[in-house]
Amino acid sequence: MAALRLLLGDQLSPAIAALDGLDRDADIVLMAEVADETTYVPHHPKKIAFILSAMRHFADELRRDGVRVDYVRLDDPANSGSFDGEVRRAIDRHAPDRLILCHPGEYRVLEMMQDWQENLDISVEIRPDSRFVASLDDFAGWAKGRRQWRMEYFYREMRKKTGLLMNADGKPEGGRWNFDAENRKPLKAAAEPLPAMPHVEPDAMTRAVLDLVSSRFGRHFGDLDGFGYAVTRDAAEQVFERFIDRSLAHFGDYQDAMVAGEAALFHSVISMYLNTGLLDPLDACRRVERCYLDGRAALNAVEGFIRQIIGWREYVRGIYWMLMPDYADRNFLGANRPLPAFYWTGATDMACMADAIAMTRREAYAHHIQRLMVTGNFALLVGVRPKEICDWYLAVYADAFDWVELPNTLGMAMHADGGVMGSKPYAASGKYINRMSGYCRDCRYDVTDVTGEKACPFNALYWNFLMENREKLRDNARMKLIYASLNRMDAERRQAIRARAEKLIGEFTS
Ligand code: FAD
Ligand code: DLZ
Ligand code: SF4
Repeated sequence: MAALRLLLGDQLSPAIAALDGLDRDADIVLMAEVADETTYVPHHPKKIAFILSAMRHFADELRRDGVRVDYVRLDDPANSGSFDGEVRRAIDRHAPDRLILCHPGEYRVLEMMQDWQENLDISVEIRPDSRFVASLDDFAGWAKGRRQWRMEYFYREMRKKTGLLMNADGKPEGGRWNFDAENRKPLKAAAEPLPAMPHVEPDAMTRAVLDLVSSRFGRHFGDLDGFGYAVTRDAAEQVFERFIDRSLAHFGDYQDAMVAGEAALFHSVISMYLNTGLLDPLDACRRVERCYLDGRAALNAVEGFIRQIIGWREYVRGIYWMLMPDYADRNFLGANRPLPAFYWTGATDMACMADAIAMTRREAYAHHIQRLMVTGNFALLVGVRPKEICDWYLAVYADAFDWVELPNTLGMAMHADGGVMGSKPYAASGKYINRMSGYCRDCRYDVTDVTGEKACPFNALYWNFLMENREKLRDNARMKLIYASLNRMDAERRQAIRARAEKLIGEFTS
């Protein structure tokens, strides 16, 4: 009874469900580097290098543990270029009597797996992905019968389920579930040097992958130089330990801050490791909770970190699998403009946008507020077609897989799901960016002006966004105040704003 067990590039955990019950003598683990996965969007070269090198290292780890791994390299002349082709070739090679899979991170791949269930001659088992606190059934059970889904209420259930930051009497530690209001300090001038992006020196195996990626994907958006991602669990653990030692204490206070030229600030930079299986999310939360219990970090920092993982991360996954495949086509605001070309070149005079795009190009990483309130906010205000901006995020970030990227971009940033991810659009003028960063000081544009030649583009675009989407948004209870101020604006001013916004949109999308 030999089983073929497929492991995908984001399933690199020894505890992955596809390996449960593995028979070391009989079973084969299949891992395949395939062209389709490297090009279905033009992934950042650092993302491709990270995934391929982490796959090769994991295959080695399994082999050292006595597992029979059939590993197909990208440059193998016989490589068919797709998961489908490689599974079929492996079945021919090994004649297994069953195929064992773990539920994937993308609907597209799930459809492929379901097709195997129907059309392959051997039995095909798709096992739930056990690396999450909430199973897909748990989430569906929570969502069923609720008029409105909100992350905050789901998060409380996850706190109760895990016991994280819960007192013996069933109450949340500190008497509150959420300390978000204490996590919004700007960081205009740093008193001490800020933490650099983590850097792990590439070993020989990674250097070989870097050569391969450079020769095949050198033309994709993104720098390969300076590659420093962890590609093993041990190295990812070290990155996480470094975050706990140096950054966690400030994580809460400065979670929403932005500083020009600084990619990491006090963020953990571990999303790519959590999403590929190199780090375990619940274990990370327990270690962070321990820092609070030992008095090494304040509650607002620790709660904030844990909320991102057992709250937001779990919530977006639940939303994705509840609402796919229709979710990907949603466009509540009817946005239909093209993505400005400078998302791919960084050639813009807007200091905040240029910095966020430059960081993304350099690191395949940008922290949450840059993604949401700079590049995401700008796409929202311009009215970019959701599919185009979603494909950009999916391509350029090392942590991007459809299950997590799509709800964050289409839902949270673009409000294209009509309010599933957020009760109102995260639309903001330049004032917000000025409050949370020092970008505006060094920008060619004037953040205090709305309609002049040098006025900050975010300002006119913001008011124009409200005007363009009035029918859809004015009844939203959380937008009433802002529509009241728009209504007080005289017609001449509104006209001037419209004219400025139209000119800007014309320039940005031509
Ligand atoms: P930290 O700030 O240190 O947070 C700790 C962890 O919390 C992260 O590693 C991540 O696993 C989790 N987390 C935080 N916020 C979210 C969130 N909103 N959704 C899911 N998990 C969260 N995250 C991805 O992992 N992949 C994506 O493709 C992705 N695309 C995004 C697109 C947009 C438009 C926006 C606004 C956010 C997106 N995020 C995505 C969420 C978030 O920006 C990243 O998880 C975070 O920036 C990763 O950096 P970090 O590890 O330093 O996070
Ligand atoms: C993102 C990615 C890339 C670039 N390359 C591969 C690959 O060659 N082989 C592989 O197994 N996985 C890769 N991945 C990750 C997959 O795209 C991911 O596993 C699926 O989209 C499901 O989430
Ligand atoms: Fe960005 Fe406007 Fe500030 Fe320039 S002035 S950095 S465009 S918010």
